[in-house]
Amino acid sequence: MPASSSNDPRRAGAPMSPPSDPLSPQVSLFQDSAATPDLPEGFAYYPGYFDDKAQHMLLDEIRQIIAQAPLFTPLMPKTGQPFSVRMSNCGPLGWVSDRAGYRYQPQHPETGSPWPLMPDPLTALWENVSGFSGPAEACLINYYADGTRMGLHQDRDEETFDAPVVSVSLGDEAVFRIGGLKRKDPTRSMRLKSGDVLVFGGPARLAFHGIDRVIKGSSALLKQGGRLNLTLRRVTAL
Ligand code: MD3
Ligand code: FE
Repeated sequence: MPASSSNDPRRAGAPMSPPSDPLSPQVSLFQDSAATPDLPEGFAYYPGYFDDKAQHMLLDEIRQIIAQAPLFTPLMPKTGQPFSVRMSNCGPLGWVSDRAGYRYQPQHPETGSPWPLMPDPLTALWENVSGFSGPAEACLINYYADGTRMGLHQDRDEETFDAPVVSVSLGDEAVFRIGGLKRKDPTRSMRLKSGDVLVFGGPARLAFHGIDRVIKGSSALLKQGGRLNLTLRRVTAL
């Protein structure tokens, strides 16, 4: 597959910097790129965007957020079956799910308090990699204890898909799976490490994706183990 194939993250619309800059997106995403299918365009990967010091600083901000807005267990709409991933949010809006459905709302579903403010490192990240003119409105915080998975899904609860979703991984490595715009499209997987950032814009914004598994003991960042994923989102149209 040529270096300029359709999954080239340089097409993502994120600001570019020289290839030697550690904060520029990487071109080769997958070890098995010769044998695996193309992905929708608009996908960018910044391995190690946050170094060890920056990860600890960001983690400290997330700990303070979770102290104010405790992790809750979302329920599947209609069935009420619990998710295995626990969640919280920061920013003006947060994603919640219960028997009534999926939605964004300004308050924590259990405490009724407004979500904590978006911390500065996440505001800066959005400005640096989203390529979008307005601020992120929601940061969904997912916590994966050992053994937790997230099935293949699309993110389409937002009112607009004009802005990308920006994801940050912290803690144990995860096997991330991404496919196409249809559930049955071929998928490929990649390891997400602590400090990695992914940007899903353009057609990739509606790609199916999920987490197959978390690799226990693969990072020392979280003392209790497991993995945190932060996703920065625009919910309303600008
Ligand atoms: C591709 N989170 O919060 S992050 C989610 O690791 C979610 O917690 C996973 O899927 C996690 O909805 C995957 C990567 C990710 C996040 C959002 C996306 C990929 C995406 C939205 C659109 C396309
Ligand atoms: Fe998702």
